[in-house]
Amino acid sequence: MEMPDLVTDLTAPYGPLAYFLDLHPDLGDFRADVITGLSAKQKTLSPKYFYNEHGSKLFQKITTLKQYYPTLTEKELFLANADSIIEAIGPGAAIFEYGSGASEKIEWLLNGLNNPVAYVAMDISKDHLIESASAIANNSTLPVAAVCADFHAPVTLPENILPTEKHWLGFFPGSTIGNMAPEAAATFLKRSSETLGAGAKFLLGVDLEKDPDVLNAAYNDREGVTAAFNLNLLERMKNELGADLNIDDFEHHAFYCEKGRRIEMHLRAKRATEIMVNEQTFSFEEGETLHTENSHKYSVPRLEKLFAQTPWRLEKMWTDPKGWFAACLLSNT
Ligand code: AVJ
Repeated sequence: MEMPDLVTDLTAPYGPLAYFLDLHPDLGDFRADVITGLSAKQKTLSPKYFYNEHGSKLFQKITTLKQYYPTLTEKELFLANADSIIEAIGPGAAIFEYGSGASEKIEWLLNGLNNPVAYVAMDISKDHLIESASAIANNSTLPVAAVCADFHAPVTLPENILPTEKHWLGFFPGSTIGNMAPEAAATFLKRSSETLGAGAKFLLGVDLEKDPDVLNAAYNDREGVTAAFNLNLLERMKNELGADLNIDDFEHHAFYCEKGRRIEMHLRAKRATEIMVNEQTFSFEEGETLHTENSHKYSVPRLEKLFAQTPWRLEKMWTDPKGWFAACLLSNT
């Protein structure tokens, strides 16, 4: 298939896609962020750096682990309530998926929705996005488009290329919203309402508060895949930045913080050690940590409080029998 290789902003059509919009997302500067993060009092690094090729494979493996309940629980929740969710969404929706990745979670919606008019996939990783969206376009009669963007930045969609929708449907599964602090989640939701316009709906997957033992087990799996996923950040520092460090001096440390209602992941120094990068030395005392991720868990009242800070209104919510995960349908009318 022929693809134009010089893309500036909007190209329509683009191979099998109705359009490709490149918003040139900030991919982050790993070196600069490592140095800034290691210079802070509580050493810290953004979870976006987990997802290089190896890290994405490890994450994929995490989602198949029995102890990591969110992926399967959400899938079962969507499928068990598909008829009722689809009816609540209504006909004529154009789907906009945030962080579409391999576009694996969209099939039941694409096939089940009543007269959908289009599917637009958004992701930060350009090549992967074009590949997955093109595969869907080639297997569907629906017009498909792709937007390369970061969901922390505002997105304005092009007009008059896709067939006119009755309303947009934002789709953000996987509880990825949990990586954001509640204030940032509210900002994200406000922005999504602006992107999708009046009359839009939004289907959001959110991980709920539950027995801390279940949460702790999900982020400390027996096979050590989550540990490898976390320690991969140190491999990346060695391989990509030429950092001088001893991986064996660090261990995976993940725990549920009751006060913050979140899982925190850290890399903890087993003994006093150092990371040398760019001729700068960053020392760790024994037990000191590099904070690598937060994964916020919500209760229904706290979700309602979150939505109340945004233009969205909670139209309907579905949970699994154990009450572990929620599918929220929001509406901005
Ligand atoms: C992709 C952000 C939803 O927070 O559960 C899985 C990432 N980290 N195991 C999550 C993750 C450790 C995941 N999210």
